[in-house]
Amino acid sequence: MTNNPKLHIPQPAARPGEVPDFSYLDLSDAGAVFRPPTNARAAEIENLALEMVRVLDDDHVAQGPWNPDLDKDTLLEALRLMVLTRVYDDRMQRVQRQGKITFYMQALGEEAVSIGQGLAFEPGDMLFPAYRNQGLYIMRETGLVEMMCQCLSNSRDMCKGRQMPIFYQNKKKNLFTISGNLATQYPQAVGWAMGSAIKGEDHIAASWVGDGSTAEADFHYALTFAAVYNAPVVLNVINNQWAISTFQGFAGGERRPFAARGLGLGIPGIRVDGNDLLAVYATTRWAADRARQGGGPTLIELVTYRGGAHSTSDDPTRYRPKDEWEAFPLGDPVNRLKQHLIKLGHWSDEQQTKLEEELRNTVNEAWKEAVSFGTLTEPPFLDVELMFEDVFAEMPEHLKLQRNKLLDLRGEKS
Ligand SMILES: Cc1ncc(C[n+]2csc(CCOP(=O)(O)OP(=O)(O)O)c2C)c(N)n1
Ligand SMILES: [Mg+2]
Repeated sequence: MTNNPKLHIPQPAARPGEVPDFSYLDLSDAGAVFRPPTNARAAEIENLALEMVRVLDDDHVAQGPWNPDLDKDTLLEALRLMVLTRVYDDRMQRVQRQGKITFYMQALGEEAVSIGQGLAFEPGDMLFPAYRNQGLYIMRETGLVEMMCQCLSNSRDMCKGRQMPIFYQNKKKNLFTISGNLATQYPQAVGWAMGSAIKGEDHIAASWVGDGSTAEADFHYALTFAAVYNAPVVLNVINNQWAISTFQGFAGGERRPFAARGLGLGIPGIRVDGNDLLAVYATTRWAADRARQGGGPTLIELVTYRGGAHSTSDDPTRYRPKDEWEAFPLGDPVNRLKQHLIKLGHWSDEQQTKLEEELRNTVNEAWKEAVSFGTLTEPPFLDVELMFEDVFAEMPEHLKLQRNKLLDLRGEKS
């Protein structure tokens, strides 16, 4: 089939043992892309979907009209949150390897997406994250202990044992539950945004999917609804080059950028350097302002790289070169923000080492507290009776029978 003269079968640029090759990735220079006003007509700004908005240049200096001029404290807070996300991920990956949780997914290399975008929204904006957006839960102060207890499915699990590890939720902070069913959160976000507009509220919605998930029908339904009703929503595609073992070309990334998926519907697209916190913040803020002003949806493609395995059930050495991440031309988002802060005279390598150490301690303390609420093997355990609650307002007869059977087994009277 690979030799068929008519069909094009996408092939990744490099396989294990080969030299990484990112020549397919079109880059723009930092500062080179124009920044239109937020009320610009979609038809006039189509180039934003095809070029790449970048602010930090190769010398870590901020360039051009998209420079958001964030103050020192905000930049330092962004760095802290990105490092915290990385340290949390590292710890959770290791506890999975030790058999203490059943499953985990890292956001290694993608930290600027959640932190840069999260900073651009208001607390009342409703976010529908994907499974590599743990940074959004961290930055909206879900609490490390709460997040760890969810992964442990222990007695303090916010999902009461009903979700896989990492499918957090935080209703109070307007963070929807993460779903394993790819792209379902897109239509939900559009619907929520329409609801907000119907109620006359100022809040907007945002959602995230991966490059591979853009091939899901839900992605396209959501875009159509968002365009037709001009929903106040920011829709994001995290293009980390891979969908498990499938490279982004299989979802159509070779033809046109994912940011251009909405152009046919009249939805403006922005393709952005997803490892440049300043560019991520600036483009997201632009789209959020536009949506809040009644300008409707924007589709943002964040170009980044999945630095780790897809999940703890995956071995990427089977399908991509080991050193591909090191060769990725957009670098490491944490290092780039760190270097930028050093360049500004606000930071140093010593302070970075100290910060990493402090945050490792914070995460270690949180883990100690989390396991005190139970682990897979150590009590306290969740009460199994919980599985019968919260689903139906009035429990149906067949569930009552099952619950009574359980209580009988435990020697308790129903
Ligand atoms: C509807 C649906 N189809 C397939 C899967 C299996 N699956 C889980 S993750 C994944 C890859 C998704 O890749 P991408 O959208 O690029 O996100 P990334 O993991 O790279 O962040 C697939 C196919 C699923 N969970 N849901
Ligand atoms: Mg992907």
